[in-house]
Formats: sequence, C-alpha cells, structure tokens
Amino acid sequence: SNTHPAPSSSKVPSTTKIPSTLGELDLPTDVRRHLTVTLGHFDDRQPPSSESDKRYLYRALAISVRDRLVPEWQQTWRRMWQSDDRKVYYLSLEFLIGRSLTNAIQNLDLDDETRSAMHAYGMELEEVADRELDAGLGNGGLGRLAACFLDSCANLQLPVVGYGIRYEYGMFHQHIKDGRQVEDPDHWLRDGNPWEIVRAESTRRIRFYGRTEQHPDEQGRMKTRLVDTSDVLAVPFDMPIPGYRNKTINTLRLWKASTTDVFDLAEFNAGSYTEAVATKNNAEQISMVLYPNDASENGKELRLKQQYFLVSASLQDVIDRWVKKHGDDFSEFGQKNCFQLNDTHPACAVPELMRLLLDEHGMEWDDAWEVVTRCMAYTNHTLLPEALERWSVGLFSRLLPRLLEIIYEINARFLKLVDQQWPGDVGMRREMSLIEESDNPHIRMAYLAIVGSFSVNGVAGLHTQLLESGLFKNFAELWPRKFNNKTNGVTQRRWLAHCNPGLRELLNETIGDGWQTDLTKIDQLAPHATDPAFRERWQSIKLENKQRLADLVKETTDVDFDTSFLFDVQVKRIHEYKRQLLNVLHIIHLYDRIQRGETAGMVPRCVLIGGKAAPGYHVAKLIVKLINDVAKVVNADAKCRDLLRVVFFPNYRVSSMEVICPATELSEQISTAGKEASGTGNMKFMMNGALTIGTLDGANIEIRENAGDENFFLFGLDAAEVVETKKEYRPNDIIAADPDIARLMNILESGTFNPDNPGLYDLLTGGLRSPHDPWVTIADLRSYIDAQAEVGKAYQDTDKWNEMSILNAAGSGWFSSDRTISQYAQDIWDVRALPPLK
Ligand code: NBG
Repeated sequence: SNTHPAPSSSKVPSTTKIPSTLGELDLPTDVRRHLTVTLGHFDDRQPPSSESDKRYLYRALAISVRDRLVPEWQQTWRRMWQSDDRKVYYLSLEFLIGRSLTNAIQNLDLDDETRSAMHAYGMELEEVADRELDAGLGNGGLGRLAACFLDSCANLQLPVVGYGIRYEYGMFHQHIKDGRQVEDPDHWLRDGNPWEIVRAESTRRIRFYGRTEQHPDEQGRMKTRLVDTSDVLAVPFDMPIPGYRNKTINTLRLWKASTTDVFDLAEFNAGSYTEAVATKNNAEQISMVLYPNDASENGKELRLKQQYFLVSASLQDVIDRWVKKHGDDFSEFGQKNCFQLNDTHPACAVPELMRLLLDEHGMEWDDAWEVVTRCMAYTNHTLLPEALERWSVGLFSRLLPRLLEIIYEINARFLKLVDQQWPGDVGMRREMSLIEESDNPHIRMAYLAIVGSFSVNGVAGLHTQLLESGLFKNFAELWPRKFNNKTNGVTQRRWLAHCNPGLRELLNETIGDGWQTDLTKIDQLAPHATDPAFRERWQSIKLENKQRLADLVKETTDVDFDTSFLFDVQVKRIHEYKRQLLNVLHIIHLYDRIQRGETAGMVPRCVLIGGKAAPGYHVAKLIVKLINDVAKVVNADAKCRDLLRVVFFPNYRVSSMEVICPATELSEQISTAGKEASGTGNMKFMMNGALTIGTLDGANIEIRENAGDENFFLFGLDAAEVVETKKEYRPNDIIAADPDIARLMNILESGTFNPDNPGLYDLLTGGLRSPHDPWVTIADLRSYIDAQAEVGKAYQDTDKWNEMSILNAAGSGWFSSDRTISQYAQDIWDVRALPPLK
C-alpha cells in the first residue's frame, strides 16, 4: 500500500532491491488470486463454462505473467537511463502488435508453468490465449514492421524506446455480408488492457492553433512565442517489450489524449454541463481511432493533429529527461539521441524539435539546426505517389502556426543551398522546394524529412535504388551519403518459433536452438533437404499445420479445405498494385479448364485470399466482392470439388497470420514490379517453408537470391519493363490473341459471378482492358498462368517439392529483423547493447 508516509531518506537503501518473484507465489496460486481478488471474479468453477469465464481466466493469467516481467522491466529502464550512451526513439503512428500473452510466455520461458496452471482449470493454454484481442494499432506491413523491430531491439538489448498513440479503436473489424466488406469498430480495450501501465506523472501538454508573437528574452534577444493556443494533454501508457530470455524488457510508450480540465468551469457554472463535457470529448478524439488507410494519403485535420500530438509529446518527454540531467545544455543532445521516423507520418518532428530548442530553450537557429540534423533519420516505405503525404499550407497555418514559420525558414535556407549547387536553375528550385506552389500550396512532408535528417533509407534493395534514381533523385545527387538501404525483416520468434511449434521442435533437434536468436544458423538445414527421412518429417509437420488452418477455415467460412490439396495463399491489404485481381483471373482460368474438362496435369488447390480494404477505397472493396462471388460459384460447383476450393478469409489480422503462414505451401507475391517497397509477409511464408510465386519486386528479389532461382517461381515484367510496356500498352490485343485469356475474360464479363447484378464488375474489367491500367495486369497474365502450371508440376513431385520447401526455409536467415536492426544500430543509430545494471 502507498498510503504510509515514506521513511526518512537515511533509511532508504540507495538501490532498492526488487525481488525477482514477488511474494514468492507459485503461478497457480497467483492466477487464482488475480482471478478472485484482483478481478473480483468469484465464480472460479472448473472448467470455465462460459466465454466470459474464459476471458476472466485469460486476464488473470495475463496479469500473473505481467507480474513476472515487471521487475526486469524496471531494471531495464534503470539500465537505460543510468547509461550515458546514445538512445534511439522509434517514432511511429502505427504498432501492429497482435497478442502479447503468448509472446511474453515464450520470451520469459514460462510455457510449462502456464500450461500446467491452465490444466488445473481444465483448459489448454492455447484456448485461453485465444481470448486475447489483437492490439491492432496499425494497418499492415508498416505497423507490423515496427512491432518486429521492437522485438529485435529487445532481443539485442538495444536502448530503444518506441513512441506511438494509444488508439481507443484499432484497425476495424471486417465481416463479409452478401460478399461485401462491412466494417465494425474494434474496441480492443473493452475488457481492459493488462499489458499497459499508465504513467500519469509524465503527462505532457500539446498546444494547437493560436498565433505567434515576438517578445524579448532575458538577454534582450527577440524570441517567438505561441499564444492563445487550445491545449490537449498527452498521458503516457507503457507496454512491455520482452526480449528473448535475456532479462531485458524494453518499453513502448503510447500516448492517450485527454482534456486539460475535466470541465470548463465557467460553462459548468453557467449550467452548460453538456457543452463542458463536449470539450472533453473533443480533446479525446485525437487518440480515438486509427486511420485505416494503408499506403494512401488522406489530408484530414484530425490526422495531422494525431501526427503532431505524437511528435510533440515524445520530443517533450525526451527533452524533459535530458534537461533533468544536463540542464539547458543541448550541445551534445544530437550525439546522444536519435529519432527514427517511420515514414513521413512523424515528420513534424523536424520543425517541432527546432521550435522546442529555439523558443523554449533559447537556442540560436544554426546551433539548433545542427542538433536536429544530427539526430533525425527517416525511413521511406513507398514509391506510390498517392501515398506521399502533403499538407495544405492553409490547414498548417491554422493548426500549427509556429511550425509553419519554421518550415518556411528551413525552406528558405535549403533553397539557397539548391541555388549554390545548381546556380540559376529555377526549375530545380521549384522541383525541390518543400512547398509545392499552386493556388492551394502544400507542404511536401517527404522533402521536409529528407532535408531535416542525416539518414534516409529504403526498405529493400530495389526500393532504395528506385528512390535514388527516381522519386528522390535530386536529393540523392545533392547528398549521396545520406541515402542507404535497410532491407526489412521479421522476427523469427513470433513468425517461426511461436506460430509453428512443430517446425520449431524439428529445428531444435536438427540444428540446435541457436537460430532463435541468430537466424543465419538456419542455413544448416540445407544438407538435410535431400534426406528422405527428414523430408518426410518436414511434410508431416506441414500437414498438421494445414489441418489447423483447415479447421479455422471451416469454423469461420464453413468451407471445407482438403489438406491433400496445394494450399495457395495471398494475404495482405487489398490494393490494386498488389493485384489480388491477377490471382482471381488465374482462379477463373482454372474454373474454365475444369468446365471444359481440360484438367490433365492440374493439381488440386485450396486458394485462400484475405485482407482489408480501406473503407473509402471503392475499387478495393469491389475486388473483395468479386473474390467472394467467385468463391461462391466455385465452391458450389460439383465439377470443381476434387480440384478447386476458394475462400475469402474474413478479418485477416496478426493472430490469423499465425495460423495461416505455417500452413501455406505457395506464397503469392504478385505486385506490379516497382510498386511494392518490400513486403514482409513474403518473408514469414519463406521461413515456414512456403515457395513463392512472384514478380521481381521489393524483397522478392532478395528472397529469390537467397532461396536459389530454381526454388522460386518467377513471372512477369521487371520494374524497367513495366515502364517500357506502359508506353505502348494494348491489353485488348493481348486478350484477343490469347484464347485462354479471351475465354476467362468472357466468363468474367458475361456475368457468371454476378448473375443478379449485371455490370457490377465493369469497373474492374474496364480497368484491366484500359491502355492506361497502371498495374498492367493483363501484360503479366500469360506469364503468371504459365508459372502457376510450373507450380502444379513441381507439387506433383512430392520429394522435389519438400526439398525446395526446406531450401526456402534454409535460405531465410537474411530476413530476420535481428539482421535488419543490427544494421540500423551500426550504420544509422550508432548504438550498442545496454550495459548490465551498475
Ligand atoms: C509499406 C509497403 C510494404 C513494406 C512496408 C514496411 C506503407 C506506406 N508501406 O511493401 O507497402 O513492406 O511498408 O516497410 O505502408
């Protein structure tokens, strides 16, 4: 209890010893205590009979596990701040964490203990763990990458803090009604969140709107200050990020928006109770909901508020700790701190740090700029022009007037530099300006991030090359040394060890368990690829995983997946450039062959497609409808029964991927070359022994290099050929000249899948037939169909297929996020592992 006065300081030991197991309670006793006392759930009948009983049990177990990580969490925090070494802050609007319980159990090595504690309630651990709602605080690859990065930072014991927003509602829940996507709010916090600890004492004040005015400081220098602002509080909630059995628990700090005063007293006294409470709602809106747009920009005022809210709260947090230690001396701040910007979403960090240093800590421009450009680093995640953030100057001047002044000053100085490099070249000044001039001028956030950072990186080899030669060409010419590549990775602890226990045990037995913290060791599998006994075990593990997925598919869609079929999977956000349509066209081709009895050599397949469409993305939603309509026709057709099943998997999310990726045999990575920056799902599939059918896009290129060309099904145009093809693209000619393609287009266009709704898919078929189709789907279709036929052939030779599968897993060492993070730590951050506690 905290109600007793603190003992006099002389009696307080200088380092409080925290017992490693609080109260020495064994886990079953602890679970029972939390169930009945902490949660006040008196009914602990065994086994839990209702869904709600099971959820109580989940919470009691989660709190018991959390108890076991808190002491080392506190110690890691102290190790971090007692050290004078450089620190890193990963600023991201998204952290797509998924579930935390099973991850904590694995990393703290509590599997046996928790499993037997659950047996006492007649429950399997998995059944209890399944009650945890995903923390879906992200859209897709970008948010999940941030979560994998935090895991790897903790594994490598790096001094890294993640900063994000504690959205009340995460990624929407998708359900399918009459074949269409319907969105429901995701109130993931409804049962409370046992993984967070509120730190109200570190609340920060965020200032919006208002105006600037000049005033003299103590030395008589003119300074700027903001007045008449409208303020919101940022309250931090910390989530633990456990390292793998290494006594290190890092922190993810998520900010919740809250009103400055619970009630506006004046309004309250005037009897306007409801208006006063409305003010509170207004402030709290900022952290209410995640914007569900993946790789697309969207210009809403509330989104800019979220971005500034995260950035300002996080920078103030870091500066406050700095000032407590170093006072107002910021000369070393840039050397000792590094902010990694996850895309341009937190790019306001550049002008905001300038503002804090200039206006609140009395620095001069040149010194402040020196500090800022020493500590900011920017990661670009997309080449799609529609995803590049631009904010209207008008909006900015209202919402963040001081930041706009600072951006103008940064731009003026930057354009002088451009003029030195390209004297008199006004075209170049226009092209490179941070402000895009027009009737409605906009700020180019990517340019702001580049100018303010010492490092700019892409997320796969091809992506970085294309940034340097295309999108950021002028900047790469001006500052060639700023640009670097960091190919993405995923954590093998969640994406292999946890989600594929069968394979984990086989690996441990065969090559030892070192791969869990050093995935390069997985190459020791390669010699076993030709061993018949090993192949057989490999295959039987895949079969078990396929059964697990088939059960889930049956439960969620009522479709029977036959585990003797090839499991062919495409899961990712629905987006035109990812070309789920190409996949559908191939399914229609198979359907056509089956109708015509041309099934010689055809391998039976279960095709699974899953992913969410942004709620305002009409074409993507129509693609979802088409997939569902095709699935309905195929699955109802007796002729297809022995050869083809199709499923649209609803509400695809982190926890579903944990079941899907271990069961997948064919991984669909079929984006238009030059459009997918990297991809990360592709890596999870490879690790779990799936073969890839893919284009030369993003990290697919590196996957193919590491798996071996002969173990990868390549098709389609490369990035340069896509550019060439577009100059003279005539999809109608291709369709007319290829009977297979002509027939499948006819099936689609004659309303086979939309008998009651003629014309429904005209938008899609019109796009495919358009000479301006940006995704050149028809150009790649023949090559895709042929590559799929190769897949079928290869699958029929089971020994060969297993060998290729093993060689894919064996080649996946490069794709651990531990490798990626080691490269960030070395090349960008210049940080080392935390020293042990003094
Ligand atoms: C996405 C890319 C993916 C990439 C992830 C992570 C955005 C803006 N970009 O290809 O589309 O794997 O980022 O880097 O969401």
